[in-house]
Amino acid sequence: MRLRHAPRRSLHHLPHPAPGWPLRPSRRTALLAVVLGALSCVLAAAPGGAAHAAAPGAAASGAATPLTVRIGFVAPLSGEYADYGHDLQNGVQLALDEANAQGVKIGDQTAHFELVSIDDRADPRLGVQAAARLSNQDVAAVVGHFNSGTAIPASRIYESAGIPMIDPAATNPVITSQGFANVFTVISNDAQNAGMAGAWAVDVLKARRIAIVDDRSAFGQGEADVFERTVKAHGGTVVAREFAAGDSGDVVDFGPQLAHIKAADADLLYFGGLARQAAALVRQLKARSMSAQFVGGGGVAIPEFVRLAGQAGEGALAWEYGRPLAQLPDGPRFEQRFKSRFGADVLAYAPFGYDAAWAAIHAMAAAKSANPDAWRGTLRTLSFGGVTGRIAFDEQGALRNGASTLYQVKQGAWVPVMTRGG
Ligand code: ABU
Repeated sequence: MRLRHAPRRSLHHLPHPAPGWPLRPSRRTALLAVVLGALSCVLAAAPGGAAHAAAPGAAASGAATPLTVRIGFVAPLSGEYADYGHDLQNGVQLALDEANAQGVKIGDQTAHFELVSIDDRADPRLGVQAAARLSNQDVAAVVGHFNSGTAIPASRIYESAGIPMIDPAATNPVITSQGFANVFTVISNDAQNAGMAGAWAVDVLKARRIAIVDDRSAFGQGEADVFERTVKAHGGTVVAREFAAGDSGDVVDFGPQLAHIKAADADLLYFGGLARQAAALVRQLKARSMSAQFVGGGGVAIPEFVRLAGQAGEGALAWEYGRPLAQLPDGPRFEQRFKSRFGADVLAYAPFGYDAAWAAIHAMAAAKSANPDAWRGTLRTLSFGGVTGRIAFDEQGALRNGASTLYQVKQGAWVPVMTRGG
């Protein structure tokens, strides 16, 4: 499925110089004085370093000066995982649009929220660079990153910069187990999601000979490790543990791994990785006439899996984070608003992006400040009804009471089978 995307601001796109630029020294001095004067007004008006005043003339009329609050966002917006990134970005943008339309107050000022997006292409080095850039761009909060492999190293940078990072998609439990004061997740993690998958495979599906393949990413390997530990803890048998990583965008050849799994006579195959490689694996599984039940982890139950897997995907299972949108009180309305704003259906984690952005907005409004030093602590005690369910954090910053849902491909579409937790 291809998504249509809203136009994005480029951080590299700067306004053209005004006529007469560069200025002569005398005009430069005059302009500098104006800028410094304006800056002193801005600094006097802004309650914290993460926001600035806007709307000239408001002070003269006696109204409180509106406050521009910049929210950083980082995800892959190009490359293999770009669809997940655009979906998330749209969820965040919808939250900011709605908060702006509602006239959310921070103290006595009406806030105007602006999105500052950076594409990290799912590359940990670019993720770290993005975090460093945002740390120097007076953002009040960051929603991101999508990949656990970028989120983990980036979280260290936000922590030292004192900028709250609220992650809507990356699910390796390390993200919130590092003891950081600034790091939060609004999505259940893989200790839960892959743990439920492992327990269910042994206790409910009664799989006897379990094989595991992962993509060697921080996410895929992490969920496969949890799955394996849980299977063993529940008395199950792992007959093969394999991995295969490809260059970004390539379809991986799982031939050698599937040969081992076939020889081991596995009756269930769990995959740690995202939808494209999951679809390639299931096609190659069926092409070898293997009957092992395919079970994916998070990020697999999206339409692209069905499109790429074709008939081989029929009957595939996958554990996803949260509850089906259709079963949530505001889920169907969220889907309508999203489609009307962006002309696209929700792909995967947009509702979590929306809730992550609202977590920051609610916390700033409650603290009456956009200064992270003032509002960070408010996140710890925050509790509100999000689109995805109740948003509240445990002492490590992880979502409390997250849910997981098992989906199955039936007649070419993912349908929910059951939900656990939450
Ligand atoms: N949790 C699915 C998104 C990918 C990741 O965590 O890396």
